[in-house]
Amino acid sequence: MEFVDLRSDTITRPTEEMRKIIAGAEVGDDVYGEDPSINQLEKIAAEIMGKEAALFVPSGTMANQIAAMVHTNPGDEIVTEITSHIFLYEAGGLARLAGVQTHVLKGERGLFSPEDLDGAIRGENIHFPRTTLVTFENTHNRAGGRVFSREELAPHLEICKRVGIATHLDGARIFNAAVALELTPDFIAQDFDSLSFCLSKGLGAPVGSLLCGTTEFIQEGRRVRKILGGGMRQAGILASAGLFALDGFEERLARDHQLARVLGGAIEKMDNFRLEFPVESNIIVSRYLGDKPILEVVAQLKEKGLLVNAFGPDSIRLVTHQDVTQEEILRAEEILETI
Ligand code: TLP
Repeated sequence: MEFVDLRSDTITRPTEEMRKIIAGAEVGDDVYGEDPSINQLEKIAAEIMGKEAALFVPSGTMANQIAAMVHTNPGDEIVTEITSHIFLYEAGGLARLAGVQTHVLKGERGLFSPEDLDGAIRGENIHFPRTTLVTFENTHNRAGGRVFSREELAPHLEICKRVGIATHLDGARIFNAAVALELTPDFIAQDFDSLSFCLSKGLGAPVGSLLCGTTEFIQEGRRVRKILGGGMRQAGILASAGLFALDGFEERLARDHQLARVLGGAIEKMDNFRLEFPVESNIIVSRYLGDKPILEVVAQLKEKGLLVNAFGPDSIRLVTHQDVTQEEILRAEEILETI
């Protein structure tokens, strides 16, 4: 059966054009710093994000974990939102790899209040762990692809600056945020000490993420990447796909957002589903209002040709991406209607 696959924007396959670029990529041993494609990608990534330097890593998870390991010391405390990817979906890496404890704050659609953040930061006291890092996510996956404007995050970042705590942005989908806000990514990135972004989501590359920050931070990040087993060799074949994926992202992501709005609009009119959040980018989180267990709903949708992910006890997530067509979105609507 031909499936309409809306499980994630990570499922896209390289286009024929991208495969040609990969086949012709110039490569070298990146552990010696000799892979021209990786060097170029890191240079361009840093430029796009308005940071001094960047590091190519295999995944968004590794980028976030390296950031945590560089910004903190074991025994420190990280503050993050309770539904953030770094807390929910990174297999406890913060505890296991960075050796930190996590102070999670409950947020309203993915963002805690500045007051709660202020209250969470530890003062100087022999009994307390040191708060050394606060992380944010834009767009916010679990909050239905929510887009945060620079103004919304400004009070939080101001507090961190005032007390001298590092800030990291999980910008796995920062390009979606940029397109939604009609801004360039560096505008969103500028207030953070570091950020990660993914090539393998809406941008459509097969593998890879970038960690960006100061030269010193990235130098240390390179060492930590080695510790984690992420020192890759002729990975320019991957970096070349990343460079290609960065080209002309605006139009492609705007189309993904448009498809998500169409599907979101249709879901809003259905009896059995309700949007959990307004659709702001390419992610739709929808509550199922019927009485079947959610995994049964997901299985039924699959039987009818629609792949989605369960997202909590009574919700599903649908994500638009470059491999889904307008016709497939209509088919997805029809299939959802039958549940
Ligand atoms: N998210 C995946 C799953 O892990 C949930 C997805 O399908 O959305 N930050 C954010 C905000 C993410 O959504 C993800 C991936 C990551 C980091 C991790 O990236 P990878 O998968 O490259 O390790």
